[in-house]
Amino acid sequence: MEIKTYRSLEFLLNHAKTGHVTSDVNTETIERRSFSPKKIKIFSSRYTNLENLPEHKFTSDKEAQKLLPGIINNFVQRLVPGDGKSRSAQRAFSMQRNIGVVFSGGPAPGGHNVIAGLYDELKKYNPESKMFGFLLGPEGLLKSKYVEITKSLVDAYRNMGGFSMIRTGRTKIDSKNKMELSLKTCMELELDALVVIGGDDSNTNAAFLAQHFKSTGIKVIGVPKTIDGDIQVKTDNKETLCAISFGYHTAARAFSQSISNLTTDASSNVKYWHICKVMGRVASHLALECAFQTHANLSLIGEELADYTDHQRIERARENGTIDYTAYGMTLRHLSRLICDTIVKRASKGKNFGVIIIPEGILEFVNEIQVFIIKLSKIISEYNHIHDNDFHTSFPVLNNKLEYLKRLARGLGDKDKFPIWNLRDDDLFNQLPSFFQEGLLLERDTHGNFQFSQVKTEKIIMDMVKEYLGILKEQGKYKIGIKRSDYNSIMENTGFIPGKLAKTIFKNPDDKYLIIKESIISLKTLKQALINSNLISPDDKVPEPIALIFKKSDPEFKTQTHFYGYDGRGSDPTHFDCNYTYNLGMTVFHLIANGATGQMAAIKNLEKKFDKWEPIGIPIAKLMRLEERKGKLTLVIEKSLVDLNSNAFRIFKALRNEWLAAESKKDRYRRPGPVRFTGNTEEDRPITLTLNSI
Ligand code: FBP
Repeated sequence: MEIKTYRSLEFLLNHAKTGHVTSDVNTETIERRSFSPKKIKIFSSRYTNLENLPEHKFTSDKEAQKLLPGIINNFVQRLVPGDGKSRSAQRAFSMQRNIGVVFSGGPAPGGHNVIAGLYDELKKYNPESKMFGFLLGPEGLLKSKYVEITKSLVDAYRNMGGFSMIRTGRTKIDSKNKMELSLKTCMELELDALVVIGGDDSNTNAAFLAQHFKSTGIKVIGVPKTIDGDIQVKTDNKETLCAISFGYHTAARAFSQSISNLTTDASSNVKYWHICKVMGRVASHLALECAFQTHANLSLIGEELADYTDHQRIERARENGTIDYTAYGMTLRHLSRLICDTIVKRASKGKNFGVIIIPEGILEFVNEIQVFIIKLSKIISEYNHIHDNDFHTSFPVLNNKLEYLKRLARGLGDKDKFPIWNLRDDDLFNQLPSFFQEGLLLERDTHGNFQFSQVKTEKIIMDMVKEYLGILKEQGKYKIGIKRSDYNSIMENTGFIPGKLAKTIFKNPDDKYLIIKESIISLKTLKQALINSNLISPDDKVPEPIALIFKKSDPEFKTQTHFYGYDGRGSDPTHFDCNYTYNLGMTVFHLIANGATGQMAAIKNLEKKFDKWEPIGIPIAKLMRLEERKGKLTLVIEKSLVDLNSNAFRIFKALRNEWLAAESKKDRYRRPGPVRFTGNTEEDRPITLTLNSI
């Protein structure tokens, strides 16, 4: 008998192989950390200058002119090679300086490379210069909590995802007191400049800080971060200065890899519809990119829904001599009908499976929900203001909140203050499932944004879809098409003449995919049809092969839901984002060294090949508009939504029917593959960017 001897645990734990494969740092991480992003040519110049570009015009907002007088007249600026021998340039670039950096808002892949690019450039000109990272976002700035950023810290995070080096937070610097606290911290650290790496709201903060710090000489520079891709800057004459914020490409690629795996699962297992909600608080840029990356069967784009017009309703109203205003814009019910339509169409071609992409912020574009969001935001913020007490503390559970709203609708309680909530609102609101009511009543984030990521959008929509599919099934309209060859092989050796039987049970007996007649919705109705056509007598049972065909045609709608968001935010950056962010970091240094403040660092021509990339500064104040936040008009950077006239959207519209594949042809799924940072990936950039640059 063979006697098995076991190695001692001590031996195993001390073995080199064990150490290698269980180490926290694997080969991929080592390779990532040592990868050197490419540098834009201008950065090989000894010094740079800033050239104003007055030809790039923006219509600035009156309120921005009033509140940001010190930075509103900034120009778009481009980095140009400076005089390598200039004494003043040497002084400006090589002076010892302290720079503070803060991440703000949700993480986005590439943030660490912004720090790395800035750090390398800062130290290149003066190794005595210092960089500080504020901890946990703007909170660290307010509370003076920071770390000195050292080479070993930077090296540990080069080309790595997330914001874990110094972490992030959503604190808003929105009061005089917070401005003063921020200034105090910067003064104590003797900062020459503060760099705010954040989204639209955080760059808004950066502009106000730049204004507040102006007289002290401390510069403030913003960096366009957000996976949502909604910081895009175009001039008045539509020239693109910043095609996309960093992190967008990586997040879209990370989501797309998972979604694409689901397309493979769906078409292998042929029994599920995979419902994929993808992040993007309001804009559907991520959903659009994922659609191009994966060719999922149905991708919804919120911005398109807002633009929806129901022409049938308009026509009907016109015939009656009226105008139907409800025909403009999308309702939840109508949206669920559109989704059902595609499911039914694919089923009729034998495909009772598929993949749907739903943007996280879709409800923002659905009429009745948008109205609720606006009205409830106003009620909650005004309540807090009037009662000097938090709405959610006063009404801790859903029932309390509903009771308060009911009283408002009936003209009781704070009714005079909130005439916006009427009986109709209350009725409609009470028809929503309670998990959704809770979602709509959720606390807004610090910037007053509705927190879509906390709402089970996909559940709301898919519950309605399931309900309506049930009705369509009862009406005999939701059926799986049977492939003619399958039908013929089942009918072989049964004694039935396939042609005659086909005419009895199918509504399209001559087509490639056969669909059972709408009147046949059960074995009972099937039997009746066979009796009526004298194919069987009342005493006979439905023959087994025919029952089998009926069963095959009877769909079960099974879904699996997925949410892609946080995973993509934490993904390690793509080659595109590694290069983009490292160069953004270097741009920040050159803006600071050239004395800029109130500018957002950006790279022009991102949509083109790397050698066309151009570092610039964009005046943040000129991008600001008044927007409703927490029930009040507030000056913020305008979010870019999906432009329905853009090349990318028009091409998507033209191709989506093929991707839906509601025909007998094969599905057109695309495999984007995993996120990579090396190899010949020069062409790997957002597809939407490439299309928009045509
Ligand atoms: P930023 O705008 O701060 O970049 O964050 C974007 C985002 O990832 C959205 O897509 C999402 O709705 C939200 O953050 C989620 O925020 P949280 O981390 O607070 O749940």
